[in-house]
Amino acid sequence: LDKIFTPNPYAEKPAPLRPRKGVIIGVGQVGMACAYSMLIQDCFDELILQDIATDKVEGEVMDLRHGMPFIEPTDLKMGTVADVGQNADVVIITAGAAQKEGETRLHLLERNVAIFRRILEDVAVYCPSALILVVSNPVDIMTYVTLKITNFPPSRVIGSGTVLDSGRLRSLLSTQLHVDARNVHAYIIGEHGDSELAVWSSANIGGARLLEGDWQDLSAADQESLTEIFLQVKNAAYEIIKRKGYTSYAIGLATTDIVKAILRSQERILTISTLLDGQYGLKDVCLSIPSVVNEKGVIKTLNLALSPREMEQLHNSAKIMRDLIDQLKI
Ligand code: 6V0
Repeated sequence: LDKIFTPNPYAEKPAPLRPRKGVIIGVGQVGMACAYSMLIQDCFDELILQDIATDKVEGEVMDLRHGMPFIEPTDLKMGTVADVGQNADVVIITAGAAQKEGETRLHLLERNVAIFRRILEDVAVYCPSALILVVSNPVDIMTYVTLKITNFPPSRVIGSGTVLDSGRLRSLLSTQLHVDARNVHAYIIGEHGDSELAVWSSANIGGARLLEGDWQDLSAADQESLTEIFLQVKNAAYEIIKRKGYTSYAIGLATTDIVKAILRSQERILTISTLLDGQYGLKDVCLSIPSVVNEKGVIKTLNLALSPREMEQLHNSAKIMRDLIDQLKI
């Protein structure tokens, strides 16, 4: 044993690893699902939780800290980007106002823009090189608002977009077709919401295209079943909210997946929401399209050969987003 453990006097000291620092702003249902998932998946060395509800955030930090002996250590704190959160690598925003009874979508949106303005002015000053990951809804609009307020390069402002929806689609197809979800390649693109679309034209199972009949069990992949699966994806949030009042775990896991792609520079292809600049003939709007994500943020976007119908649906999604942006004072 002595021989095995004799230290090598000539060994070079490893370079110190740079601590990975994150801030989650908004610790409601979604923020806490993100925090829990990021902690147990060892994403950050230092994680700060920020919320205007100070008692709530204090309670959450106390609760999570008691779990530290059971996971990889993370220095978990409550605070703000202006104090303990300075120079974070990733800032995740899940803060939002709850919809009041009878309130229009536009009015709620205006209140969220006001909340974002306050938050982002600090982020821009104290975390000038951070990647901002927007989760608050309507996520495509809030991602655009974030870009406008911070003036950050578009590669560093990412919306969680349809990462969750694409995950739901792959999981449902996996069950329907009896094949591991990791071998199901299918995307939901466009708005994270009612106008999103499934890109059936390029959907494939391990290379076998669904619509071309390459997949042997055609009866399982007929048009009716696919439409039913898409509707389940699109309406998933409504169905969950109807039963438990909010959605949290899956979006927490999806957001963690994006954070890991960033911190571990995985170059993953994810349907995040990003500023379009000519892709698919669209400009000056944030929407989800498959994009390569690494430590620098969004480094590439994919040009899928969409069918004419899919292209029309994507343009419709962009128009809906554009109309909403035009009504906002940003
Ligand atoms: P919630 O439980 O009401 O939490 C919102 C939190 O934001 C609360 O704790 C507030 O105190 C906090 N907050 C409000 N203003 C500020 C501020 N100025 N600074 C800091 N914190 C603030 O909502 P929930 O967690 O359920 O949802 C949060 C947001 O995520 C909403 O906009 C949802 O619509 C959105 N979601 C987005 C999803 C996606 O796929 N992108 C999925 C689910 C929910």
